[in-house]
Amino acid sequence: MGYAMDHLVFATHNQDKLKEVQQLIGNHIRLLSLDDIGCNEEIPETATTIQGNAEIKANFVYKHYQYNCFADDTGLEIDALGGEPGVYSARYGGENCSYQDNVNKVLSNLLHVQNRKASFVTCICLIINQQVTFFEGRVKGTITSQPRGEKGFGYDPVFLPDGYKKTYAELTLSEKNKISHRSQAVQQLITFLNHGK
Ligand code: ITT
Repeated sequence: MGYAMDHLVFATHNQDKLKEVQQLIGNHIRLLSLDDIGCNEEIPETATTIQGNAEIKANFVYKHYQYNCFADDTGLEIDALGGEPGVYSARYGGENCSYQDNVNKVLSNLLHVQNRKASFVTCICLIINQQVTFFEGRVKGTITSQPRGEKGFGYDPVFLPDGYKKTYAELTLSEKNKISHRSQAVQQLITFLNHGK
């Protein structure tokens, strides 16, 4: 049995993620962001794993706002940097840094580095009626030497998915959504919502 609902809370402040996931989920379920439910605070992401931070965000909303909800935590894992920025992807360039600061730090840390292999990982934590379920998506690729493309967000301009000639930022949103780390995790979430376990 699936779960019938016409809205669901997505525990994020990131409008770029919200847009991607809403497009994947379709119009029959309206996603409400943290701002939409009046949660203006930053949820402290203190876990040392991507899965742990996804759970912290979903739990926070479930406990404090009593909504069924899901959260996404995403990281870019770069082989030559020992998996960095990984769980620290959001603040890699420092507190309150911009997407550009993060990209610049990655490129400067990889200057003259030959091995440019990396993976994007998304973990989604869903909490419905106290039941906690995780979904994961992963895409392998390489880091380009220069940013390319104006679309997408975050590290998209420097991530070239394996088998593609375009970076994520050169793909349209629907092209990115066909292959991305986040879309893989969201597809599993959709299947779960439709059919249950
Ligand atoms: P939340 O409110 O959902 O926590 P956030 O932006 O802080 O939003 P994360 O903690 O998951 O999100 O941080 C991951 C960072 O990695 C994020 O700031 C982006 O810069 C980047 N990122 C996440 N998804 C991405 C994607 O699909 N493409 C490129 N960069 C992405």
